[in-house]
Amino acid sequence: VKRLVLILGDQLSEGLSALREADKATDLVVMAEVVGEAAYVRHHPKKIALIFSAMRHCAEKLRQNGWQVAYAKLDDPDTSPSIVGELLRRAEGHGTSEVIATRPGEWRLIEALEAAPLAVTLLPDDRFVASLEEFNTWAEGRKQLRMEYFYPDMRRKTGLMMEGDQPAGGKWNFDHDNRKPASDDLFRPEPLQFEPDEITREVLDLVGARFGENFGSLRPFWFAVTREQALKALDHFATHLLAGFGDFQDAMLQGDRFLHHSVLSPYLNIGLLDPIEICQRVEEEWSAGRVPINAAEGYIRQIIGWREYVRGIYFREGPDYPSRNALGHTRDLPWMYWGGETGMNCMAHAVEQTREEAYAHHIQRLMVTGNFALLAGVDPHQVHEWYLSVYADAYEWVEAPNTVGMSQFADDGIIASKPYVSSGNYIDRMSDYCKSCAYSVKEKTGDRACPFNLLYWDFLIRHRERFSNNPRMGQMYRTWDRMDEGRRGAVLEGAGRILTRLDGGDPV
Ligand code: FAD
Ligand code: DLZ
Ligand code: SF4
Repeated sequence: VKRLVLILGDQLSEGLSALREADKATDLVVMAEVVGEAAYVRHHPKKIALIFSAMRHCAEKLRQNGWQVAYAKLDDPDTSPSIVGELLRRAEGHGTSEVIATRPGEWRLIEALEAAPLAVTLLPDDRFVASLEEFNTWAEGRKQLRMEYFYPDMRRKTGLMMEGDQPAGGKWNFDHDNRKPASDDLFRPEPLQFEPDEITREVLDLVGARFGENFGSLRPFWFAVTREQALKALDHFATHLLAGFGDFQDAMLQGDRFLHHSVLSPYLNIGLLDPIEICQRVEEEWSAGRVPINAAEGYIRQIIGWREYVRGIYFREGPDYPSRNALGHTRDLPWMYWGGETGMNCMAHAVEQTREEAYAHHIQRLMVTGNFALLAGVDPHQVHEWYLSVYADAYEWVEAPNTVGMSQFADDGIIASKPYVSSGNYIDRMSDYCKSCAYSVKEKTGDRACPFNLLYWDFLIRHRERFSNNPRMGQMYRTWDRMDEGRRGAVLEGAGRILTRLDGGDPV
């Protein structure tokens, strides 16, 4: 063996840069289920099962295509506890110290590979529209980095939904049409589900035995675990659900966990799908007149806009990014995030579906669980670890900027120009949660007042010095100042009561 070719659990793409560089005749592919990766946070069992099953299927396919693969299963007695340990073991066994790898999506692993006593060549991960160099060039010298300014460059680069140099429909963004609440629709299709095959069943037994105590239901398990299945899931989404994606992108319903969302991120982030192929499929539906422009544009923007932008920020900002805490928040993550008792119906639903599906859609993550943690002043690092562990699509390069930056404002406004905070009104407008809640969204003070209503003001007042000069927030401070004093006192007192309950570990 001349060189080892490392393929990580989220690098399962046929066209991976490390594979392109390698030689089937002389190089050995190394893949490993290691406890270090499976346990650096307590991942949801469905996430671990997805990764292990997809890794095993990928290894099988590589062998069929003529690669030599050294695959270590978690329960093989010789498997090392870490990726680097596994590389060292294979290096020794095969008499080589040369390793080719595609750059991991996490600083932790990049640093471990760079420090390993092996000759490691890290190749760029080019499964993205923008290279990190391109992103840095775009970002250089700008006072503010905003996704809106980055996104048109990605449209031009890919040619997606372009008419010459101009965006199709004359605007880059059709979000104006995308803020509709949804109503129950018994005929709305669900994301495509897959029956576990023998490989997946073996993985499920392993994960159940080893990680069954982690937060989250392992079964039923229906994720796609091969590229072929992921392509079917994409086709199903594009054909049946995409048309409503724009209109109902921000909607939440207690009886419908997926609405018009694609649930493709778990597959995309491990490499079973390619971002451009997804967007081209979406564009095709729009070109054929089968889906409206706001659906196709809105969807494509999430992938070539937001996804690329947050990756650029993660790598530009460096390894300390997930530890930032610009607002100095220190409260422990409330127990309700792990399924503890709560009267808040929106939180209970978001957490319950997270437990069962390892999935919640964007607005649940941002405006329910994220919003609550931010208003309550929870330590952003604990919030970050929660999101990183409970979602099947969570890898630090994409999770940390969304959580630490977009949702918790802990990066001091690099990603978001103002904190994503709202009172219960927003949730009431976009969902049907409030009508079956122990709290009343209409009440602004008193024991039954929606906790979002109380904590919203408490947050703004706590951080008045920082935010009152923000042009997009001044109005809120003026509203507060116009409230009569008795009412202001009652709001802050109510918020204090809730925070005291959280600190005492009592249900809210
Ligand atoms: P859809 O609604 O169908 O969107 C389509 C695709 O667009 C997604 O599959 C995803 O690839 C991409 N996308 C949409 N929004 C974003 C975004 N903000 N950043 C990056 N890509 C985006 N996404 C992850 O992939 N991994 C994470 O760990 C993750 N953590 C998040 C944490 C918080 C606090 C928040 C607010 C958002 C997070 N997101 C994360 C972004 C977003 O919520 C998910 O990408 C989305 O919910 C995935 O479900 P879907 O495939 O059904 O998405
Ligand atoms: C998330 C994950 C898990 C749970 N297990 C493994 C594993 O056993 N082996 C592996 O190669 N990769 C795993 N991964 C994905 C890695 O953690 C991921 O490559 C890094 O977090 C970088 O994104
Ligand atoms: Fe959530 Fe408040 Fe509505 Fe209850 S009333 S569901 S806590 S927003």
